[in-house]
Amino acid sequence: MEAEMDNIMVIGATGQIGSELTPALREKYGNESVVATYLLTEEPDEELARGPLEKLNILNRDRMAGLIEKYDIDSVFNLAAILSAKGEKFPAKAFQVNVSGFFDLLELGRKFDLTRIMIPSSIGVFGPEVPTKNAPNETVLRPTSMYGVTKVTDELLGNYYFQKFGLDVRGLRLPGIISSKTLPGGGTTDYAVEVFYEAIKEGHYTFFVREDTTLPLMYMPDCVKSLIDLAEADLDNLEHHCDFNVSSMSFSAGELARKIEEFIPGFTYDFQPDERQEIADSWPNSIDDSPAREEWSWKPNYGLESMVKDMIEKLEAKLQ
Ligand code: AKB
Repeated sequence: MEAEMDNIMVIGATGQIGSELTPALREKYGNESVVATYLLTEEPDEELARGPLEKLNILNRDRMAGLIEKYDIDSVFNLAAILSAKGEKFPAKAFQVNVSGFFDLLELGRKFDLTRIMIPSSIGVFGPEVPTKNAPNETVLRPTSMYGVTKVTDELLGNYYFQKFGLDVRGLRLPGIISSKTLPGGGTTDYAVEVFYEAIKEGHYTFFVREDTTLPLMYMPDCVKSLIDLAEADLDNLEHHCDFNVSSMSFSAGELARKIEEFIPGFTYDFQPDERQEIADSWPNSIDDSPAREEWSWKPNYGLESMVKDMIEKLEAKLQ
């Protein structure tokens, strides 16, 4: 059974994922059907102003409820999150935004009978006990970062609200996301984006992880596709709800640097691991996403070569 998504609200529309997911949703569902919300401290660009645009801090439950009522919202994509590196510095904030904010949204989902809530989870749910190669969908989840703890909690909460109250909450464990429009902030996989900017602007980048650090990564067009594909999937086909592994590509920091060098001859790089290395080392190198492929036909389009080529073309046009 497919539920209608007539009036969608995106929480965190100016963030790395929100800034590209919102236009994609508007393209599909119409500008007026997608309400973009953003934090007071952020500056939305012209593209986001093409449809309804509202300020919203996910910690303001009354405001969130008011916007759901005002726009007769039936579906919410919640992209508000404190990522892994920032979560280690501000654990209380990570808990408030990632767990308390989401919990309020779940309660509002019940109150307003929402038909769909989408929330990204992350490879951050995994801890060191998990097999590093092809980490399975079903495995022990004992993350060693605060971010991971909050994301496991979100997965459990979402699954619980589905089982207990029939609230259709869905989520996927995103790898590190590489994108050209908006920089990520506060994540461990940020190096995989920063390197492109620095390679183009400075011709040099110092990675904050070791050369052999290998993680699952994904290009933004595939990330947007994964969120929309899962949101639109037929509920009857889903055995999982908030905890789908989604895989695209895995490579080491060194492999990424060498691939960029093929496109930008003369690019130089070195490696000076900082405290983020410990987080990276606690995550698997690659993940197995068979349930996503079986239950909603997940299939990524980009690999390392095509992603690097496209990133460089887009950033050269943007930064010139
Ligand atoms: C982070 O590095 O914290 C995020 C993630 C993998 O969820 N990009």
